[in-house]
Amino acid sequence: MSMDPKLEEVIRTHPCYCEDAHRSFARMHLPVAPRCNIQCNFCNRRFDCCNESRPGVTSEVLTPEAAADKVAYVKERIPNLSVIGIAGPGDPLANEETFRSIELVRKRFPDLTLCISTNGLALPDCADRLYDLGVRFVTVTVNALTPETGAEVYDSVVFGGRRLRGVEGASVLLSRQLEGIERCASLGMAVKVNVVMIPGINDGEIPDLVKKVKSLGAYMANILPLIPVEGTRFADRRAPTPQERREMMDRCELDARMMRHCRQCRADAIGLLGEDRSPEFVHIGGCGSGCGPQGDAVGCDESVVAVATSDGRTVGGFGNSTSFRVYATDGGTCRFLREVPVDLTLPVSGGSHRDHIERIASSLAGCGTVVVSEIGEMPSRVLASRGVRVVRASGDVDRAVRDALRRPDECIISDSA
Ligand code: CLF
Ligand code: SF4
Repeated sequence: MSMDPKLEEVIRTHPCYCEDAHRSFARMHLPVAPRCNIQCNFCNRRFDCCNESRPGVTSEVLTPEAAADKVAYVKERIPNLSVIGIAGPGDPLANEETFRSIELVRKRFPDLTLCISTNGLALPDCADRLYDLGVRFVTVTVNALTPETGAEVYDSVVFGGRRLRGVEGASVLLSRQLEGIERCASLGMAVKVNVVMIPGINDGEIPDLVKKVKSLGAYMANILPLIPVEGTRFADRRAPTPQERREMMDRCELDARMMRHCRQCRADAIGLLGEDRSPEFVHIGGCGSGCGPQGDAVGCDESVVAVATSDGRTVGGFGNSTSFRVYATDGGTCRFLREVPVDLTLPVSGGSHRDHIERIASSLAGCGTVVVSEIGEMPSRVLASRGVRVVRASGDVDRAVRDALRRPDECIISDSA
């Protein structure tokens, strides 16, 4: 299916898809999606998603209801607001809250355009659902055209209950990204492909990558510079120079429409591109996640570790501990962030057992690693599907936290299980 002519009209009011529109129309990002299903080597998830943001701690994570209330508040004060985007701080499609937020916003503000940015892993499963919810703008960040290059860009990909690394993970991600782009384009959605340019790693294949996504129906491409972020594997890599990036865009422009006015916005950006007004609106609508103003642990970062315990000192089992203690650690030091109590009086068997486990998993939003002395197969699967590593340990809680980053995952589950 080709693009709906009505969509061409809407594009004229989308600040990212239309360069002329970015000076007169504003966008608002809803930070409702803290979890991610992959780990990029340039991303520290305590910061905003590098696909669609500049580094900086996101101010808050909102519940869908709080996000919709905040839209009402912002819309009154920024009348040229035209687009509601969901771009993190994790991957929108790895968070059910994304879909609920879209539903609420569409119902209350049918005149606003809905926009999503994703790494694409879950896109083949979600494209039709997004379309049915009224989303017509989808950005997919694709940073490699070959699994070999992907293996250098991505640390891991969680798919089918397994954490896949290296070429295996990258190849699953790539094929899902391409399938998702093709499906969205065939539905008549305007697909933009973002590429993070990483000199020495993926710059050699960017022109072919752009050609490929264009052949699948992508509307435009956007080449962003790598932002080296502290604490990531790419912290010491260099960003492309402005001239290198410009030359790359000039080269790719022969094959596809290029976006040249991207501002690499935060996951909670509000306002015109390049004129972020989000600080004016922090905490409007309320923070549904319980995160503090500095946004501790709002992402899904492996270094944010939750340890199951009943006495606060020794590591306990996942399903029978009375609380989780949450820490930030770099492997040497660890800082206590919060305690998450577990209500063991709720039913824990039969059909409701899964609900109980899902509730615990939700209460650990933002934690990328969970340390337990024991865990069943179903809870392992629930955590793996949320992109959370499970590490098995016993004894002292503090020592287990410090060791957590060095220990192997326990969340590898066979597909047939
Ligand atoms: Fe947001 Fe992205 Fe939609 Fe725009 S941002 S979800 S397409 S409404 Fe725009 Fe920001 Fe660049 Fe993204 S300037 S980072 S391209
Ligand atoms: Fe980070 Fe996930 Fe975004 Fe990659 S896709 S930059 S790991 S939040």
